[in-house]
Amino acid sequence: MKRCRGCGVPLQSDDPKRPGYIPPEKLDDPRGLCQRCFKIKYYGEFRSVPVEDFPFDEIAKNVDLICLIVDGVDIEGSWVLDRFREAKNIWVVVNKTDLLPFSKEEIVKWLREEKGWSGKVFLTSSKKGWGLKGFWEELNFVYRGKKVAFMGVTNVGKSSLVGRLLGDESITVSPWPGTTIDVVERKNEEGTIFIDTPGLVPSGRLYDLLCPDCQKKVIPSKKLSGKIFFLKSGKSLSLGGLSALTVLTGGLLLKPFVSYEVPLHRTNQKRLKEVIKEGAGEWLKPPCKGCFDRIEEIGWSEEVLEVSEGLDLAISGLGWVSLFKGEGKISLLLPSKVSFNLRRSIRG
Ligand SMILES: Nc1nc2c(ncn2[C@@H]2O[C@H](COP(=O)(O)OP(=O)(O)OP(=O)(O)O)[C@@H](O)[C@H]2O)c(=O)[nH]1
Ligand SMILES: [Mg+2]
Ligand SMILES: [Zn+2]
Ligand SMILES: [Zn+2]
Repeated sequence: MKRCRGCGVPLQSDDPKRPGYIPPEKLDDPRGLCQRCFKIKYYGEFRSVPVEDFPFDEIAKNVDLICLIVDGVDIEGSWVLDRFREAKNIWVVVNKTDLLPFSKEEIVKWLREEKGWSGKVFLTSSKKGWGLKGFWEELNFVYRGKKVAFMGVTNVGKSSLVGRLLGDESITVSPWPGTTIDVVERKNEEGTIFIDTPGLVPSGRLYDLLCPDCQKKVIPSKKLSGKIFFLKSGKSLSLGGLSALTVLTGGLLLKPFVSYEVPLHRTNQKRLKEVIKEGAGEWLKPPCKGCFDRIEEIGWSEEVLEVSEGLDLAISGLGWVSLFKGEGKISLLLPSKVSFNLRRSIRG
């Protein structure tokens, strides 16, 4: 069976509507890309394909090493170690470090102390090439000739990493979650087998509720640098029209770290719901109108939290808000089922 070199899907020339379609005259094209990958790669057009029944556990059991790729911007949301209890060996790779305002030491210390991870950690940016040399040398030394799988949730950069490490540009990468849909395997000169896999779909990640255009805006693509806000009680800050934080008691100096394409808007607690209702999808984007309607259908949740300085409020699939000074009670408005976490700040 021939597979697409980009996304792993078995190729077929029978039905253009089904995944893996390749026009018959292209079957022998050395690029070996399915039509979907071709469109992603050359036209930036994305089509989502559900990945069902992918044998994650079987692969996890059968490889010598799992590199669990974690998104530095959303560590909690992409921390799926539990999923791989039967793995022989796991290395944690925190990717997208180019987007983070933390040092390597701060991240490793935080993973040790807060996540209790005592195993190997690598910090990489497959975009900038940071941390790849050391990772590659150790991988190739310890696991030479063995099978290594790159696993994790969607959109963390698994395919980008494999492509960068092997200098292989045929593996499809895209800004949208759900690009790789089956096994993509490569063997290097030393006989080491690299297996890129589809991403697990995380639960509760905000950008998974959005359309491809909104996803492009919400998924950070530039280094996150927060702007400071002071909010006293009765004041709200909305993060686009996607989420908002209201100080109920006390006062807080805070710094939101979200994509630069998510506008931050201050308002009064009393006006907040009105602002979101009237603004979201109009002058307060993302979300677009369609995504806002979808969120309205799903519903919103409101959580009251006691917070204090030194904590980050991390919202999966959106970013985090660092609480710099002060303490108080806040209310957090989010689309229902989106996960959030109060964590000790990575900055320490
Ligand atoms: N800023 C930044 N972006 C990255 C980095 N690595 C990957 N990306 C971007 O993240 C997006 C997803 O990359 P992929 O390699 O397709 O991610 P994946 O984990 O294979 O995703 P799925 O196949 O959907 O599971 C693309 O837009 C990449 O350019 C990185 O180190 N830094
Ligand atoms: Mg991929
Ligand atoms: Zn493909
Ligand atoms: Zn949208």
